[in-house]
Amino acid sequence: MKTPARFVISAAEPSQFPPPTLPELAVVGRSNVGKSSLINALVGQDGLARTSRTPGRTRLINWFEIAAQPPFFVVDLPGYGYAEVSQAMRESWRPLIETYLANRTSLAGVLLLVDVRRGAQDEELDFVPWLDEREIPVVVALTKADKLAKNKRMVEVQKVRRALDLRRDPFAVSTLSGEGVDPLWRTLVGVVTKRVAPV
Ligand SMILES: Nc1nc2c(ncn2[C@@H]2O[C@H](COP(=O)(O)OP(=O)(O)OP(=O)(O)O)[C@@H](O)[C@H]2O)c(=O)[nH]1
Ligand SMILES: [Mg+2]
Repeated sequence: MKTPARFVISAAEPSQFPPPTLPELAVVGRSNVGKSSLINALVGQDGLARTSRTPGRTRLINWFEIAAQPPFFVVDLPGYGYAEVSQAMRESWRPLIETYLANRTSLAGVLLLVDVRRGAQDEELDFVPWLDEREIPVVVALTKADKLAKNKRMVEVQKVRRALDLRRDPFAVSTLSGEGVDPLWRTLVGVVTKRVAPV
């Protein structure tokens, strides 16, 4: 499935955020979990969001305009939890991300990504209740599903569902095989355009 999409702007601080003219979906997760790759797969455009083998590639907040009907923004947030960046760099990320998530009036939902092989860790266990308190709808997807055999993957899906106390199974997706990408995209479009209840 291909959806026309274009890069809008990168921001290192709130004064650079674009005006909140469209509803938006923020993609959040540990560094290297596959956020940028999945954004490309969801819209069917390789190279839209920059990906890398090196964790910590996305250091700015990047906005993409999705020309769906109705249109919305997808926001690629810098990954958290990458140990090898400097302490100062790590400390600058959290306030940037939290400021964005807590204050962005046009935020329609969050796509939280978790590596299928790592499962939910402290950051995710903290983050889901933090979003709940602010009534920000969250959709959870397990990335790199191709790295686990199907039976093991199903066990992980249930583990993450229980750990994060989700109302439905998290999606399992792979940008290599394409598995799960279209159903996830349909759900996200529904959440962002308020056509379906959050999960
Ligand atoms: N096997 C496999 N590898 C993947 C998948 N998705 C992403 N990757 C790889 O994981 C690495 C990181 O992908 P990115 O999309 O750059 O991850 P990111 O979360 O945007 O990383 P940061 O911007 O550094 O936070 C790259 O080497 C990708 O090729 C997947 O579904 N399967
Ligand atoms: Mg990235």
